Amino acid sequence: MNKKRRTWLLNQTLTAMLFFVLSIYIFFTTIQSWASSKPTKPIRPNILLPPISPNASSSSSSSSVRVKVYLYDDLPTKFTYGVVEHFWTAHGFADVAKSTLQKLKYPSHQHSLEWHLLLDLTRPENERTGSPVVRVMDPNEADLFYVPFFSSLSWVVSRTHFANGSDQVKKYSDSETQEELVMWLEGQEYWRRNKGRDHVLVCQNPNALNRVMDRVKNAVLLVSDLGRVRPDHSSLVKDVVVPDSHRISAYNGDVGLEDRKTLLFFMGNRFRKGVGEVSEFLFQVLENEEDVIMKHGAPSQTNQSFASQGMHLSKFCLDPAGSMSASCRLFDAIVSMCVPVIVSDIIELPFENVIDYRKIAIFVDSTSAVKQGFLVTMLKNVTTERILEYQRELKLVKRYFEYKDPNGTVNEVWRQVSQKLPLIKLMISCDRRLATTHVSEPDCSACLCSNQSGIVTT
Ligand SMILES: *[C@@H]1O[C@H](CO)[C@@H](O)[C@H](O)[C@H]1NC(C)=O
Ligand SMILES: *[C@@H]1O[C@H](CO)[C@@H](O)[C@H](O)[C@H]1NC(C)=O
Ligand SMILES: *[C@@H]1O[C@H](CO)[C@@H](O)[C@H](O)[C@H]1NC(C)=O
Ligand SMILES: *[C@@H]1O[C@H](CO)[C@@H](O)[C@H](O)[C@H]1NC(C)=O
Ligand SMILES: *[C@@H]1O[C@H](CO)[C@@H](O)[C@H](O)[C@H]1NC(C)=O
Ligand SMILES: CC(=O)N[C@H]1CO[C@H](CO)[C@@H](O)[C@@H]1O
Repeated sequence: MNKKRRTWLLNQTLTAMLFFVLSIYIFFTTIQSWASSKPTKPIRPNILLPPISPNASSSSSSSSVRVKVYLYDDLPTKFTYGVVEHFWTAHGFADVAKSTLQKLKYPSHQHSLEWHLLLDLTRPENERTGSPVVRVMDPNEADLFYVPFFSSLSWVVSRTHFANGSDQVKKYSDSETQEELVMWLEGQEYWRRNKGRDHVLVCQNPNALNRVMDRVKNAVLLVSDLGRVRPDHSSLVKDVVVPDSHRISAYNGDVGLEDRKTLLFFMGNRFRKGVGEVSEFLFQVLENEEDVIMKHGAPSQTNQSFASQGMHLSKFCLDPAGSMSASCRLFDAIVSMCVPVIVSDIIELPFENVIDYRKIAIFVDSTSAVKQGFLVTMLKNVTTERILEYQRELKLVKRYFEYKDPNGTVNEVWRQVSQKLPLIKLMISCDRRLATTHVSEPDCSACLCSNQSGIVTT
């Protein structure tokens, strides 16, 4: 069989596989939510694949069993605290950088999930009750493997210019660090075992891991902007969309409109990269409207407190997302209980399987939004009762966007990752069968199909 044909077959196989995995995933989700509402007897779909091991399906359908995660605590520190050290050195705080590794302060920035997940897994287990995952010390017991590389910070550091403009400090290279990480991973028995499918990596910054994406794409990736990752590297089925950290202080008051006199608030870059046009047009149609505050500004300290105040005192907050992911502006609005007005045509949002965004936000397509008077007329027409409904819902879901809430973002990320486990097992099983089947035309779809009669096993 020539190479072209084999590639073609492989492509066909992969397409078929993806389709099947997707349908089985949807099927499972439906079955599971149905089964969970009838607690007496778990419903097992028996027309599907036989489980990979007799116990495989029980761990996923029983919610009391926590998914076991192994943390690579022997990952060399240059991939974790070493990156933090480089950050402080580059910013001219050499003495901070020299303090003991574990005391190094992780610099706060919007992509800090990598830090919070590591903190979470290294807490004593008795402080982790209520977490959907349990840390195991023996990799043989693990369902999933967490690789604690600070991939977003690594990218940030490589873009940092040295504070004193000196070339004497060895320049940090994110690409090299990524290459070294993958070399280290590929040396790990547990990574090779399932081609990394049961591994979890954070790449929250859209540029994180960009150099090695081809070699880590099998893993569960925690991303904030699916739209900027290549479709053959990342998908909603395999990966998890996670929120950025909000930058402004949360609003801790109750629902109500007494203090919210401003109709619509926006503060941010007038010319945001990638959505420049929408942003610019929105400024033009909105900046002279009554009851509307539009401010062009960089996210500096003073601007942050200005933004906090603005969001806490407004009914609606504008998020001109365009075709990009939600900006942290959306998460700022949510924790401010300021109803987000999302101007976007396509957008992937975090945790969409637990949050119904129509209940907390207003979506407007970009063509309508830039029509003179459209937004203001529409928003003025929203009744007080409706705004209060949005606020009540915002108050319920805002913990999902709080990294510091004990049952907040971190737990939800783990819960979402745990839900991928049945799918991961399915893919691993399929991989194994492909490797051992020597029929002339491997048809992976059969391995996922409900009709078992045509299957060749070796
Ligand atoms: C299934 O679970 C039981 C009890 O937890 C255990 O004794 C048994 O060894 C497990 N079997 C497999 C194949 O993992
Ligand atoms: C710049 O900072 C680095 C690291 O802190 C230091 O080693 C170097 O001497 C500094 N250079 C100058 C010119 O101050
Ligand atoms: C205002 O809202 C009402 C119903 O809530 C709707 O019928 C009407 O079309 C809206 N007007 C505008 C200008 O959006
Ligand atoms: C934590 O959140 C989950 C879902 O988001 C919920 O089911 C659970 O009851 C919460 N636990 C606590 C202790 O609030
Ligand atoms: C199952 O597959 C066999 C062989 O491929 C085929 O003959 C049979 O009709 C199929 N059964 C169903 C119910 O699709
Ligand atoms: C409203 C406000 O405070 N805007 C400020 C944002 O920050 C820039 C500089 O970073 C100032 O020039 C603006 O006045």
